[in-house]
Amino acid sequence: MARFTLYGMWPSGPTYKVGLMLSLAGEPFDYVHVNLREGEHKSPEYLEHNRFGVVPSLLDSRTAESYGQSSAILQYLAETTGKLNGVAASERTVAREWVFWSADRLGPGVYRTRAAKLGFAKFPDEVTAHYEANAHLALKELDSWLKHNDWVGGGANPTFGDVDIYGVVGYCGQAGVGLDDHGGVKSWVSRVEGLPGFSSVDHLLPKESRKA
Ligand SMILES: N[C@@H](CCC(=O)N[C@@H](CS)C(=O)NCC(=O)O)C(=O)O
Repeated sequence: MARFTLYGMWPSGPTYKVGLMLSLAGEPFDYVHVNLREGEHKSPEYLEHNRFGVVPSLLDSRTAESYGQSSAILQYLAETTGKLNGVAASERTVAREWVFWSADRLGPGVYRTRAAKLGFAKFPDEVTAHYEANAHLALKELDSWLKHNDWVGGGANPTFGDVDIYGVVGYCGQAGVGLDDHGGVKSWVSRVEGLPGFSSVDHLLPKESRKA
């Protein structure tokens, strides 16, 4: 039996982020598809796993505890498995800086542009243009860091911060947000995609529930 169960749905960026963390950490996981269209994420059973009524959630069978909020889950996994947790406290702190920054700046820009382009959400054109412009502004900021640092935490190895940020940048293609003006980000994307256990936004998450 796998230690971890991931609850989510395949088009969800935050769900992908957690799946990628598990995969890079070499942790096989059971997967439970949560049908948002049918409101399963608001059912009393699911709310036991996620107080916010959103996907993803992660159940750790060792403690029988479940957690929500993808960025918090990534950091829990880093701490509890010892993988992608950085070497120095400063690396973890810098990684967290970027994670919080992404929740404010990068994530909304890329995820909402993608949602509009794929028809998951309807915004007036000028609102979509605003999100897209914000995505590029955020990528420019990230680019200036990654031109001088191999990894998000600023150390010699990848951390949960790379997984978190890749869980957004990996959707730039679907969002129609090109990376050509952000060469540092492009090179970092290649480094992340070369990590053992990497699987892409199109392939990692199953469409239905499955055992590890
Ligand atoms: N900040 C949360 C975002 C989670 C989130 O918004 N998930 C979406 C799917 S991508 C969801 O469950 N939406 C359903 C709803 O808001 O009712 C995280 O990173 O886990």
